[in-house]
Amino acid sequence: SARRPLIAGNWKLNPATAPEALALLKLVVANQRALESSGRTAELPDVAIFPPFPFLQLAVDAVAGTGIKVGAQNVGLEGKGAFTGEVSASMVRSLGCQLVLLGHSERRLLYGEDDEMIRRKVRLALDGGLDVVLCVGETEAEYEMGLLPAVCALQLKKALHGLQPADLERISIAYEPVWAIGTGRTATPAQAQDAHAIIRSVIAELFEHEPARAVRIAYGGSVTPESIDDLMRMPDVDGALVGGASLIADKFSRIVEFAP
Ligand code: G2H
Repeated sequence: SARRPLIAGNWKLNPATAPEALALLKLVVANQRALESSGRTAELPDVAIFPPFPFLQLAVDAVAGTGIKVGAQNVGLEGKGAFTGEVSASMVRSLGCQLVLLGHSERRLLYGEDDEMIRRKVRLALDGGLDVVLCVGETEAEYEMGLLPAVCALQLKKALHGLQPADLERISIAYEPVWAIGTGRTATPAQAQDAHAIIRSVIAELFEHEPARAVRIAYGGSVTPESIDDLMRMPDVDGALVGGASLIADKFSRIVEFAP
């Protein structure tokens, strides 16, 4: 397709310390430099990493001069003021970050984020200068009940409510079936394709045809160097959001270098 793929690493709550983060960053950056100097730059996907907040500045500094973009895994619900412990989109932007991950199922299920909170965060992120990777996906019980289309449609409709078609240029979607996250149970390429096609049709209903054709839909859930190539052969799979494998620089690099 004409969509440039996105391979993004979601580090979650890892690694444990700043020196370990710096060591991982150095390996990720060295691998990226090797890929970029291989003369195949035109074939490379967009690459992003989402380290924990305390490591964002380290990451922005480490990736300088490469094509890697850095994003935060979350932002708070306010722009500024008496909100102890919160982090704003504009703070993250001011460090040199370009992206934020929103709506991850771990935020929804473990920290009580609902669709309305995610909608507000999407708006704040865009206003604060960050592009958004918006995660959607059904739980195992919902999947077994055939509710994948309904659940994903509702999550998208609510999170994207009030946006204009032009805003979609700054949003990528990550489809992450909850039953595939961290379980080693990757969705099959056919399952991912079906879900991505549904998501694209929902976006077409919400925003018309052109934004739906252009929007990137990445797959997330136990992606590995072994599973990436077949996933990327699916017409509506435009990339991957990688958790566990993004903490091992050589695995992440092999995923970035997926065979088209
Ligand atoms: C899904 C994914 C990245 P993992 O959460 O967001 O993690 O690849 O470990 O399943």
